[in-house]
Amino acid sequence: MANETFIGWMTFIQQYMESALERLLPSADCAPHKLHEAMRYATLEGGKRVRPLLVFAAGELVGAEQDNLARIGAALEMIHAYSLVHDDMPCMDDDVLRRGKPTCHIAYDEATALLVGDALQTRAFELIAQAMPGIAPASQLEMVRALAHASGHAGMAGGQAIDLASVGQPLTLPELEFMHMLKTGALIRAAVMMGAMAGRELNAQEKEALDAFAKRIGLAFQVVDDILDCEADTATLGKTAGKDAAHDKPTYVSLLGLAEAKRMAKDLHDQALAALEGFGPQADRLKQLADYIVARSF
Ligand code: GRG
Repeated sequence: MANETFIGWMTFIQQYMESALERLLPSADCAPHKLHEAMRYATLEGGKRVRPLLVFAAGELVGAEQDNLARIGAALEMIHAYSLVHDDMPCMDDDVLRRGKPTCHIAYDEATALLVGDALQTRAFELIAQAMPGIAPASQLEMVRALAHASGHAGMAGGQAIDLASVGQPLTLPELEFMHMLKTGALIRAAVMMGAMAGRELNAQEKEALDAFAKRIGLAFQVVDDILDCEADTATLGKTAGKDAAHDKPTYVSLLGLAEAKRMAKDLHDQALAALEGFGPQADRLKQLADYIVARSF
């Protein structure tokens, strides 16, 4: 895949992931039909598949097998899809649209949406725990640990709890950073590290460098998301820059201003690329992906 253009590679992985998810999600023809159909509704045909792309790019660094990377990518995407389903529910953000279609609890019902999240989460762990050719059980165990850590109280769920508690009690910049490091950063970081666990073993210095890359890029992803939200709001609604209309939540743009938020995204991008300096051309996909994630805002 080394000579393909980045966009060609990205499209290939997105399609490869779509068929992997089709295969690894339960069939809607099997009972319980409604739950299985809703799990597929929430996961298939949508999203940029950023986390699986990171898995594949990190996998390229260590010469990992594509089928194993697809399984790891599918597990991360199922955790991500579950988080979006629950995040959209009336008890959280109460959103009616996601990826241009009705949210899961609107298309089905709240109880189904709750179960969809539960079932996607457990299916993700089942996928990682199943035998993966060429990967040592100890590495798989480490993947299970990394995914649990990134999804749970010290990761995504913890970040969501901080976010919910911040309504009406605006966060400072360090608090905002901590919240995002957990809420979105942890899973992005896990995607990079789990992709890297699927191939040749990295030494401690390489692991540290890759983790530094993953941490910066996870944060950059959120800063860029805030910039894009702010620009979309300003273009379509004329809202005050950077304020979440529903909850008046602080964002990088509301705390720093648009220009400074863009500078922060650029600095994080530079730091992420610098962390990969010790690797050879095998890190090119990760660098290109970092460019893509950050360039969305410029
Ligand atoms: C309910 C435990 C629990 C956690 C929810 C991730 C999350 C935590 C909530 C999502 C809320 C949100 C809109 C966060 C902003 C950044 C973000 C993660 C956006 C969605 O991720 P993308 O851009 O989405 O990767 P696609 O649709 O491309 O997959």
